[in-house]
Amino acid sequence: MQDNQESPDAEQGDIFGSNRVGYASGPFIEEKHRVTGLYEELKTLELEKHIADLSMYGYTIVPPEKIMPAGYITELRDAVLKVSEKRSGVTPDQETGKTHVGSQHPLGQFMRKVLFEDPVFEPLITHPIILGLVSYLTGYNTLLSLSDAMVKGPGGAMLPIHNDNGDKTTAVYPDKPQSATVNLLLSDYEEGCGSIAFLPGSHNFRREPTPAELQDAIPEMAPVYAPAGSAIIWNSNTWHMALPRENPGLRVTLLYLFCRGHLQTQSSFRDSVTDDILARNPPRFAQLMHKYGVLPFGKEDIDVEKAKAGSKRYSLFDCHPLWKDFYQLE
Ligand SMILES: O=C(O)CCC(=O)C(=O)O
Ligand SMILES: [Fe+2]
Repeated sequence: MQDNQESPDAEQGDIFGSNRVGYASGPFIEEKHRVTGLYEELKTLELEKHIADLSMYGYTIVPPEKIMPAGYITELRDAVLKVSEKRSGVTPDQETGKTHVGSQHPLGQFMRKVLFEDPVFEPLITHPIILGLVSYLTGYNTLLSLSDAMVKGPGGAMLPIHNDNGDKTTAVYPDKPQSATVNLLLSDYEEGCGSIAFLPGSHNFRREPTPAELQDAIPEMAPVYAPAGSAIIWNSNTWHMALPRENPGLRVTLLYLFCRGHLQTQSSFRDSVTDDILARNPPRFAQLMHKYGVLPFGKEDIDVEKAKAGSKRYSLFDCHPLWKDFYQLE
């Protein structure tokens, strides 16, 4: 399904929406798209349980068999390890993890903006399930804010309890999540692996943990144990932490953050995405890169054509061919 609806303000000469029928406010159009377009597709993908998890726990774990073919998990892990070697000059030791022992950084070797380092990462940006659940959390006009990778070895620091909202000064966050986070596991998460752990239901607090909670809530945190290829998706308000790794070997993870379309992204993708990359990906890829963002203004007012291209709505199934094969969409 491709409804190709345009969101408010996209009509040429109708920046303020004055030509719309009286009830068609911006939120009306957004909600209508959610219930008639997005929700139907989420149901086709059998994601009801994951929507319930996001509502109740603030996070959900989608198993590998629902996410990707086994061979692709290996390709992604190899690609992350190649980036690791390129950026550090050291060949990662997957067996013992001795190349990554005792990292001072609580995420291990933390690599920013890996998306354009290998084309193998590109299909994930329009993955129907990942993008579907992210859009459920942060709206159709969500933007890719981070595309990072982590390689964590034995020892090292604990990652303290935090949320990923990024707002350190507002007392109470808005009721809708402003961002959504995804961790795609490229190694098995099991006891001793240095896994992520969540406080179920903490998305409802909509605030930073207090200094006392940083310590006292630790026993309440629920670790995630799940096989390589699983995707953990969460409302960025959900409190989480990561334990130090005790086992030998390496924990390998891709990390994505998506923010609502009115926010500033943490990495800039529109500056570095090339025309070739845009041409080989579906149209929503360019929207997620913020290619049609009309801000910041110079001396010119809003570029209506750009806004129009940016507000076209595409189906989740208008995705990378890899997923069309995997979900037998054609
Ligand atoms: O290292 C981890 O498991 C946690 C990463 C994290 O905090 C995040 O992806 O937001
Ligand atoms: Fe985090």
